[in-house]
Formats: sequence, C-alpha cells, structure tokens
Amino acid sequence: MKSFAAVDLGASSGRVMVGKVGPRTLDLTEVHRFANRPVRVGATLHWDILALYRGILDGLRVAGPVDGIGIDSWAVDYGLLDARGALIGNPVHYRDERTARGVAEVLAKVPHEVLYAETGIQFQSFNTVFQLAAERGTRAKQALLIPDLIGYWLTGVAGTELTNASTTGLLDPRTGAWSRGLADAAGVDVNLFPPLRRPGEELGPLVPEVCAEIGFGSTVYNVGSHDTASAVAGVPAGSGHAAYVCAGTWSLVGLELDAPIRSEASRRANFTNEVGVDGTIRYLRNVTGLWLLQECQRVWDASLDLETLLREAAEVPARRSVVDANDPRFMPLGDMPARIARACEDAGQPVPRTHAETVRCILDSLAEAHRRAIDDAARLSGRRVDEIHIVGGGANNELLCQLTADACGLPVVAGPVEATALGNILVQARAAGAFEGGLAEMRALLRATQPLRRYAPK
Ligand code: LFR
Repeated sequence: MKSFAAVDLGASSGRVMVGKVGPRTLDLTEVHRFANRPVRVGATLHWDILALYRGILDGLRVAGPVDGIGIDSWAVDYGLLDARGALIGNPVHYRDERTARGVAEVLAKVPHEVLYAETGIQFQSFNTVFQLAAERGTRAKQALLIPDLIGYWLTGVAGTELTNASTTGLLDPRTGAWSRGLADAAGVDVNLFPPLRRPGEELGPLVPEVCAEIGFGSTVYNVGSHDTASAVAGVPAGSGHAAYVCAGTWSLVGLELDAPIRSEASRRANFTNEVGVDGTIRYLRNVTGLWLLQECQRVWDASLDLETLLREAAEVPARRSVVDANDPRFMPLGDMPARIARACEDAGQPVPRTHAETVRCILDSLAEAHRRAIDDAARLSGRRVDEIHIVGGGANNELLCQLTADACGLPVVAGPVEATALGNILVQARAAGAFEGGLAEMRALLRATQPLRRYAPK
C-alpha cells in the first residue's frame, strides 16, 4: 500500500488530505484545513496566495512522508512571473470585476462564435483569455495557473497541466494543444504558459528547501489540477447514462463525453467542453452553486448553524419562490440575501422573509437549475440520463440532494463528499504504480470503498 497527499484548494478553504491506496483499498483522511480568504486591495480582489502556500506547507508537514503529492484548485486564475521567476503581485480573483475590459477587447477582435468553435469553452467573463487581455503593459515572462504555481514553488519545475489549461479558453480540446492562431487574433501571448503536461506525468521532486521545511522528500505528480476534473474522475458512476453534479461553491452539471460538442445550440446553451482525465471531455454548465448560501451565511451571522437552517428550510413549502441561480447579479461578493429578495420581487414571486425561506428559495432554485442543465445536456448530446451523481460538499446537503432528485424525477446517488481529493489521489496512485486501470476501474474502487447515499425522486 502507498500513500499520497492531495492538496485541494477551494474558493473558501484549502485542504491537505492523505489517501492510502492499494488494489482494493482507498482510505482518505483530512490532515489539515485552512481558510481561503480573498483580500481586496484598492479596487482589486486578490487571492492571498502566500497564506494558501503556508497552509499547504503546514498540511504537508502534518501529512508526514508520502509517496506522492498532487495539487488541484479552482480554474482560470494564474500568477505572473518576471524573468527571474519571481511572482509579480498577488493573483487576481476570478470574481474581480476587472475582466469586463478584457471581454470587450477580445470579443471586438474574435466573436464568441469563433472562440467556441475553436475551444468549446463556455462564455464566462473570467475566462483566462479575457483576464490576460485585461493585463496591460505587464512585464510578465511567464503565467502559471494556480496549481502550477504551487507545483513550481514545491519543485522548481514549471508546467501547464492540461485539464486546467483547457479552461483558459485558449486550447483546442480535440488536439490538446494551444490554439495559437486564436490566441494571436485575440492579442494574448500563449507563450507565457510553460509546456503542457498530462495528468499522471511526474512534475518533479520537492526542492531541498521544501523538504527541510516539511521534514521529508517526495515527488509531485500532475493530476487533474482543475478541481472539477479531479471531481469528475471521482464520480463513482458505473454506467454511461449517468449525469453528475459537482456541488460546491459552483454546481458543475453535465456529462462525461468522448468528444467535444461545439454546435451553435450548445454555445447558446453555454455548455463547456473542458478536458478531463484520460482524454475525456467534461461537457457541463456552470450553475452558480452553494455560493448563494455561503454568501448569505457570511452576511448573516457566521455563528448560525447550517444544520438548523437546513432543517428549518425543509419545513418551508416547496417552490414558493424560484429564481434564476445564474442571474449575473449573484456573481460578485455582496449582500446576497438582499439580492435574492430583489430577484424574487423582480420575478413577481413571494419575497422570502426569514433565513429559512431564503435558504429554501436558494435550494429550490439550485434544484431547478440542475434539472435544466441535465435536460439540456441530454438533449444537446443525444444521450439518455437515468441516474444523477452528486459529489463534493453539496453531497452532504440532504435537502439539496432530495430536491434535485424530485426536480429531475431521477434517482440521485450522493457521495463521495471528497470526490476531488479522491480523483486527485487515484491519478497519482496509478502513476506511482499503486493502482492499475482506467477511469472505470477507479470508479469501481470508489463504489466498493466509499459511503454513498441514494435518494429516490418523490
Ligand atoms: C469550481 C471551479 C469551476 C470553475 C470555477 C472558476 O471550483 O473550478 O469549475 O469554472 O471554479 O475557476
């Protein structure tokens, strides 16, 4: 049996998890969790990247000697390095509003029809292509996506991991290579990114300074470094008729396909074709997920107990107020309860008066958005869906799982909650020879070892 550390950075917290893996064993333990608190400096919202890095080093020290380390995080964001490899400023948060300028600049040169036909990537104002276009007069010599930046600090080796590279909006998912012509047309220098690496490729050994700091040496492996790529690898589906919802800050809702779909209907439905582990395509829609609830909790009292809130929300009559979860007004940080009240009012729906009613409105709205995304994915791909897997933190939310089953009229299998860390670890384990097989074997191991809960539609 071998053990591996998964570094999993989420929008609100980072975790270091240790997985012990053998041919029939998969045991996961969380060894360290730390807050991820963005910092506004002037008008710009930043990630506190050094605080995250410190959390990672602390976590690795607690993890103790492991046979490998894999890093995943949210997508699209990056750090810029100067000619000496030093970071130029803190990476900017994808919820920062600076991207509007980049969007206008890129779309004036390349219409979205062309971007989509080439890359299959959904329109999001924060896509890397737009963010890079908004960087004016930068003296950067290199751009490293967040997990690649951490990997660079740990090993001294710079690479661009493929699944995350696909979210930049600058990569052709059919060839797995940069779309150089498109990048040139958009005025973005794709040479800022170091060479592409596939999940499972070794990145390199830890540098001596890191070994001294954490107390052991190890190897960093490329994994599905886009958290959603690792989460989808960690979906315990046994059939080709499963849809997934990776439910966390976002709900990423869709299907695993062999090839991208870049039709005009797909573009209009804003479905994305992100590259997955082992050359799969993650055909999905970003639904504004539990972010809605997280922001409400932040604005209310942080000490409010989520379990109590959810229990009370379960007693509120169903579907009294349902709003469009993807309404752009919900994107930035802010007073979410007020925005939801306003959205209900604008839609001519009863305005929630209590915390419980607001929570119920959020969960009914997410369940409805899940249903719409699954219906659209099935229609656009011509695939039948007969089961829904909910993985990630949202798999712990019983009300959300039940409401999703009810809205879709399909059974929901909930779990694993830590699908991302498990997907991260299984890719390392395979690369290190502790496990053999493809995604099907990984998923069979997940079904055999991880607790899953079923919800029948009512
Ligand atoms: C989820 C996620 C989504 C991506 C969003 C922004 O954590 O990675 O897949 O669209 O964050 O990067």
